[in-house]
Formats: sequence, C-alpha cells, structure tokens
Amino acid sequence: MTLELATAGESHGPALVAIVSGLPAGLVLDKDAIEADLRRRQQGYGRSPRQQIETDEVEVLAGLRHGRTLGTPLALVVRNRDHKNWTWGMSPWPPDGEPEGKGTKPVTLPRPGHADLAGAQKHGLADVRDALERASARHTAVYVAAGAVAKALLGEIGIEVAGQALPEAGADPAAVDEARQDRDTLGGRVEVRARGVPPGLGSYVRREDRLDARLAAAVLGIQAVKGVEIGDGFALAGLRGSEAHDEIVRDEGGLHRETNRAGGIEGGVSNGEEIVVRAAMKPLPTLMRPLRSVDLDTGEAADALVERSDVSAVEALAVVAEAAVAWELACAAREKFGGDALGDFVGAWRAYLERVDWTAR
Ligand code: EPS
Repeated sequence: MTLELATAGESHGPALVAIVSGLPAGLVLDKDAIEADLRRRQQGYGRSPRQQIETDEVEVLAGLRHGRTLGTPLALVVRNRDHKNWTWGMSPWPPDGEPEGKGTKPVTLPRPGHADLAGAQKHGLADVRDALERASARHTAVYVAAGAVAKALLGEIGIEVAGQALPEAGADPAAVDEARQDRDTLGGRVEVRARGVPPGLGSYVRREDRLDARLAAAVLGIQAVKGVEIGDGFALAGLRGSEAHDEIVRDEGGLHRETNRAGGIEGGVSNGEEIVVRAAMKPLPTLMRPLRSVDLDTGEAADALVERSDVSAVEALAVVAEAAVAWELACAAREKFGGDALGDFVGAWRAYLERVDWTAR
C-alpha cells in the first residue's frame, strides 16, 4: 500500500489537475488548510505579476464526502485564472474565430536554462510553447495541494513538516531589489524539516526504497532545483568519521542522538531524529535582459524569449519542497503502516511505537 500521484496541466491551460490514490478512508481534509498552502506558495518577495492574476483555490471532484476521504481516488483541481487571456492560444481544441489574446504566435527563441530547447528537440516541436507550458513551475501549485493532503495524513501520526527559505540570495529583499533593477534573477536555498518521524521509514534493502534517495528525487524533481543535501550533506565530506556521526544515547525518552548531522536518515532509513533536507535553486531562466540564443525558425543568432518573470521564487520553493518532502514521507508511512481505514493506519503506528524504544521529542 502506497500513495500515488498523477498530475496534468499546462501553465496557461484551463486548469491543473492531481489525482491522489492510496489514501485511507476517514481522513478529514480542511479546504482552508490546503488553500493556506496554495497562498503561501504564491507569496514571497520577487514574484512575477502573474501572481496578481492568480488566486489559487482547490476544487475537489472526487474521493471526498463531507470533508472525509472515501478511500477512493481524490481528484483535485486548481484553475488557471490567467487562462482567460489565453483562450484562443491555449484552446485544447482547434480554436474558433480569429487569433486573439496571448499565445497566438509560435515561440522560437529558446531560453538558456529553461526546458525550451531540449523539450522542443525531444518532442519535435515547432512552437517552443508546447514544451514550456508543462515545464513551467506553475505546475507546482497542484503538487502543493497534494502535499497539503499528505500533511493531513502525517498529522494523524504526529509528523509535522515545515519548509523555509534560507535568508540569503533570492530570499533577501535587498538582493531581489538590486537584481530587479539590473533586470536579472536570483536563486537561493531552502530547508525542509520534518519532526516526529519515527525510526524505520524507508529501507536499506533496495535503492529505490531508500528514504534519502526518494526525498532527493522528489526535491530534484521540482523546477529549478539543481542540488539536494540531507543533513550536513556536502560538508560531511570534509570531516573525520569521529566528527561526522551522531552518537547513540539513551534516556527516559528512549534511544536518540544529541547531534543530527545525518539529517535523520541512516542507511536510507529514518532514525527518529528530525529529517533535514536542503535544496539549491538556480536563478530563474526568464531574463528581462536576455541571454544569447538561436531562432529555431531561421537558424540565426538572436536573443532569448523575454516574458514577464519572477525575479526570485525561492520562498515559493520552500513551500513546494515542503510539499514534496511531506508527500514522500506520507508514501513511506503508508508503506509501513498500511490500512484501509484511517483508524487501521493510526493503530498500526501506535502498535509499532510500543515496540520501538523511541518517543517523539
Ligand atoms: C514560470 C513563468 C511565470 C511564473 C510561473 C512559472 O509564468 P508566466 O509565464 O505566466 O508569467 O509566474 O509561475 C507561476 C505561474 C506560478 O503560479 O508559480 C516558468 O516558466 O516556470
């Protein structure tokens, strides 16, 4: 038993869609809590004017009755309000009438750093828009909705997940103002912490089950993320073994560690300490002062596409990475504790905690 997530949606198409399967029946979902995360994702200093058009809300089309999951696939929808400006350009069916609004002319100037060129080459696309629409980080809205559902499930077993931007680069308002003035963009780093994770989520048995590998894949799967570390990650490479590992001690709360350089994971398995995941985001690739590119139509040198853009989306990444970590932890918890009813899931967790010499701190 695990959770599965399928998503669909283009940035300026009608809507983003997620189907979450594998939830137990009886989990209470709170519309306001999901939408609070959607709003957090839209905030942050340095976001694009697009965020003044969108006010993300979640609609549920299936899997929920009177706020409780039915144990059937949960269908979530986040509409793109901007679609009203793209109804001709992004019409799913051949559009009627004369071209009007946005997206009517093919994009042929790929942006370095975006999926534009590789996507167009891979799929044989004459209009780069056919690649960039799905590659866009707009898509992360529906992942955040699914992550909010995962957080509700984790909350039932005492796990809390929180992401924050590290106060540097694209999360420093003064640096964002300076970059905006220079018509440039910034990246930055975010950190996600999960508290209350019991020892034993994930497995050392197969590499695809290792919790660290799964968290890294989930976070690297977010647009613009180029690096991930667990715990002290890259810094551990420069330490001696005697300095790098977290000694095991025991007190009235059971077995635990006084340091957490491993970031809560050893051998691909959670060890009962806080899970710490950090991600590095590259600067966003849509530049108001564009880099060199080539016009795919003429083959001539040209400047890359210029569109409205965020100067920085690091604070949004903190929310999206939080959702990704929550999602992976919820999957690992479903695998460990199973259950068709929420009570079965929580009951298995309680029984397990009686067996292991550990309490949440
Ligand atoms: C994005 C480009 C911008 C961002 C978008 C991600 O969109 P647009 O081309 O419509 O101005 O605003 O992010 C969002 C819309 C969002 O909701 O996060 C990109 O190319 O990745």
